[in-house]
Amino acid sequence: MIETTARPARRESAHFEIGYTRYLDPDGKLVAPLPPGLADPVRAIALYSALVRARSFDQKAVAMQRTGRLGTYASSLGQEAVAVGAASAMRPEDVFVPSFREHAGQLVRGVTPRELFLYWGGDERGNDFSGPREDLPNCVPIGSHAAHAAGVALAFRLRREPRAVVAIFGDGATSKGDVAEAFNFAGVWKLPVVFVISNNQWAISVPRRNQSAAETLAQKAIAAGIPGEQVDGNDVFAVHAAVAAALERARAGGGTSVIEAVTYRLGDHTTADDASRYRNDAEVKAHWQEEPIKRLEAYLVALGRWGKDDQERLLQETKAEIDAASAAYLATAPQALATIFDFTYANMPADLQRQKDGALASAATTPVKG
Ligand SMILES: Cc1ncc(C[n+]2csc(CCOP(=O)(O)OP(=O)(O)O)c2C)c(N)n1
Ligand SMILES: [Mg+2]
Repeated sequence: MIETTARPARRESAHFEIGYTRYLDPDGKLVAPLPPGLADPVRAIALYSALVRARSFDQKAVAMQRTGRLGTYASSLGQEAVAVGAASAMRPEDVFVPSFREHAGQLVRGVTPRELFLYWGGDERGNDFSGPREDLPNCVPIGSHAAHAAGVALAFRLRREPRAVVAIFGDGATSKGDVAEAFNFAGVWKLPVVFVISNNQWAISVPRRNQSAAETLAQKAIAAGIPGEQVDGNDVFAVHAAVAAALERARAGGGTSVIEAVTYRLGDHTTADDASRYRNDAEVKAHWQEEPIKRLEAYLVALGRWGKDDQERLLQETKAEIDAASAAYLATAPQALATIFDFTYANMPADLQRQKDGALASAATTPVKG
């Protein structure tokens, strides 16, 4: 018998590491020098104003839902910096592909608060953005828009247009096949798309630890041959810088990126949810110490660029804008009933025509509640 202690020859086939970037800590102190552009206080004030505007919109929208004037609503409380950081890094001609919790970014892109109210009030005209005409509408099916984003990026490639796509979806969405397929396809074809995972630690009541056994969600990119990294999602500078760099790479033909923005959902999943049934107050309270607005305000105050008067003025202006938008939404007449039927087919099938006739006849005899 031959005895041997030799092992089969083994070498490392692949190696990866996932970085984590933060510039601004929860106390508002810089822990790394800011990239050029972001060091300009005027820029920081613009980002701060966008965060505050988004939070004001969320507050108003929740209040409107609670008083029966809006449908079920998904607040972005606590994670505003993800969408603001990403959208503010884009060029106007790029395309933003949001899920349903990205209004902070949609507002930066030029979607109006009135349009957002319309959408959440159940009126599809709210998805017909007057500003960013080619941004995709809100996407409620989890993760399906990741594939749409890859498709838009493929179109840019085929048309040789120097544009790029930013798609945002949640931690829960990364468990969907759609997202894995989108990563894979975009990786193979080096498509100009930046996938931002807004990891708010929860998918309704499913905590991050039950979502995936992977140490990070960013590393899901590695299997698709795409660089993946984590950033502090409550640091608007970190999100902005990472997305800006990824967009630059995408435009230069360098392909796709995945950025996992680590944040926390401070509110309920939607107004139809009660998160106190599945997570404890102490956890939420601890995360309030890390939220994105307080730290940026502390930074600006320490710079000597922000004071009580500035804050007062910003809050007043924002409130006036949001209140006016909600009034305009409430004053918008509903669309004609026939429009439910009119836009799916070029030639309406007979059964749909029958439904339409029936609906119109019944509406003519039933008073509609205004
Ligand atoms: C395809 C699909 N399955 C299930 C749902 C129901 N649903 C709505 S939100 C949600 C959780 C999403 O979690 P995550 O991706 O982390 O996004 P978040 O809500 O935290 O922003 C689920 C399962 C859905 N909208 N679409
Ligand atoms: Mg989530």
